[in-house]
Amino acid sequence: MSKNHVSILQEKEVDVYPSRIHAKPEILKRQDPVVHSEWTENASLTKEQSDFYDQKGYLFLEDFFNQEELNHYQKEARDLQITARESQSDRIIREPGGSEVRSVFAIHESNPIFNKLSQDPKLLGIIEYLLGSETYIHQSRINYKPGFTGKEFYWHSDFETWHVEDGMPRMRALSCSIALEDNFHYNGPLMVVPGSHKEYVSCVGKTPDNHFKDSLRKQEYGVPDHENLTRMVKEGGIDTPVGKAGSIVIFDCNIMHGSNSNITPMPRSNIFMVYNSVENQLVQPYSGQQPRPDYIANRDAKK
Ligand code: 6CS
Ligand code: FE
Repeated sequence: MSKNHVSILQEKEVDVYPSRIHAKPEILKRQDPVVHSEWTENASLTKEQSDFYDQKGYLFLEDFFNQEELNHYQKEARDLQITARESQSDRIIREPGGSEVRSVFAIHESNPIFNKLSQDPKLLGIIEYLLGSETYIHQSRINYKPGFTGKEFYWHSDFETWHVEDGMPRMRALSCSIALEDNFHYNGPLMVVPGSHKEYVSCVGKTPDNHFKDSLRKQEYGVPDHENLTRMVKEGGIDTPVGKAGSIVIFDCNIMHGSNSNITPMPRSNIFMVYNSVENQLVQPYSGQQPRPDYIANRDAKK
């Protein structure tokens, strides 16, 4: 570690989740709760749902959005995809080795309908319960996963990247994935390793500068080693929560997850909203490197 790196680290809180620093992967115990509220009868989840999320690290809710809401989001997503094809904006990420649109970032900022969706009261009720405070959007995007050519997302913990590259201090964030199309086991749905959110894989390899330019197409740093991934899957198995368009998956920031490519004709587009607790605001990235752009990691909790 360079001297500069050490002094930057000393200026802020101790790094309880170091990663991409050591030569060998290490397993660290989670230091934060998964459900940040006490359950009561008034909670926005049942006791069973809350316990399921706590133990498995995710929750699948079928028919969360109705057909009318869904029609709006689907139309908006299609329009955005058409505009994105012709656009040169940095917020648009293309498939690795191709020009199909893979993701469009910061949709809650650029689009009023998705902005409203991000503040949906029934969604926020659940999220504020799980995170135990008010929240703000750390990252939002649509992933298109087009038919025939949609490429995979390799296994990773989101938190590992958000900690190292964005300076998210603690595990008090989650993702909500909203299915815009029917998800099947065969069109590259989200795969999660239940229980993996309780341990942190400290990964190897120093982050290259401007890593996001490659990682959002194909992530190669901040990914778990084969040995630990094998063990985690042996212990927890792999779940693929799939269902109709309008269903949602809420998953903890540290759960190990990924998805396969999509060679079927059926696209699998979905909206991702990442919520972070207002009590967990970003500090300087723990890598000591430049923060990523605002459209990938929002540094202003008031936005
Ligand atoms: O970079 C991010 O913020 C998200 N994207 C990828 C490919 N990995 C980490 C995280 O989920
Ligand atoms: Fe992810």
